[in-house]
Amino acid sequence: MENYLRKYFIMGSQNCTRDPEQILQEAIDAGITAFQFREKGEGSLYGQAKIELGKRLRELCLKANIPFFINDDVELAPLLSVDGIHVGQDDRKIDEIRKEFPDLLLGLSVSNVKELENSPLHLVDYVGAGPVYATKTKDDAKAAVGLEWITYIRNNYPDLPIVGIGGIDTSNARQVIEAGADGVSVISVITKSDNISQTVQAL
Ligand code: TZP
Ligand code: MG
Repeated sequence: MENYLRKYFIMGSQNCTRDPEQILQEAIDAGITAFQFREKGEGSLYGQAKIELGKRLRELCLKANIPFFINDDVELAPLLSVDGIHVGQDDRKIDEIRKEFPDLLLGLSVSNVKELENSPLHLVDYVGAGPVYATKTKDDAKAAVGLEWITYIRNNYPDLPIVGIGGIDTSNARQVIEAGADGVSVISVITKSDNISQTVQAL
């Protein structure tokens, strides 16, 4: 059981309609167990602005002792002194990243059996499995794979840490855990919440 996966918050400024630092701080205060900086897609920041926001968010996690992950952008890992890196199937290859960063946590997205079987799972610390439910947050999200995908991975890889992703909210998080996930990763249910404290507690 990997406890840092239990309530794994993912966010970039493009997900926010108010100050990202404020949202992250409220989520931290409410009990998230990990954070991923995912500055990506329409309206996201680039270059120096991205780095500066990353540093501010990183600082909040450092103070609260919450693992900070960077999404995709492996080059930013040293600059932000990250605890971990999360990549998808089309990003830098896991074996390369593992060689360059032997001590960081590494997460990999897997959406189907082929991806799972072709991945060097012995080099990753967890897999992100989904989208479990339909999501509007990611433009190019694959079709929802359902709780069955979580159950499949759990049954076939009993020791592999799994975090569910995609369309997870306070009404369905429990089912994702019951299906075999160590935790849930969420974007919009937190960034759009009117009461982050209540939302995080209910996840
Ligand atoms: N990868 C698969 S679904 C997804 C990502 C990044 C978006 C999840 O966002 P939400 O708002 O929690 O559905
Ligand atoms: Mg990616």
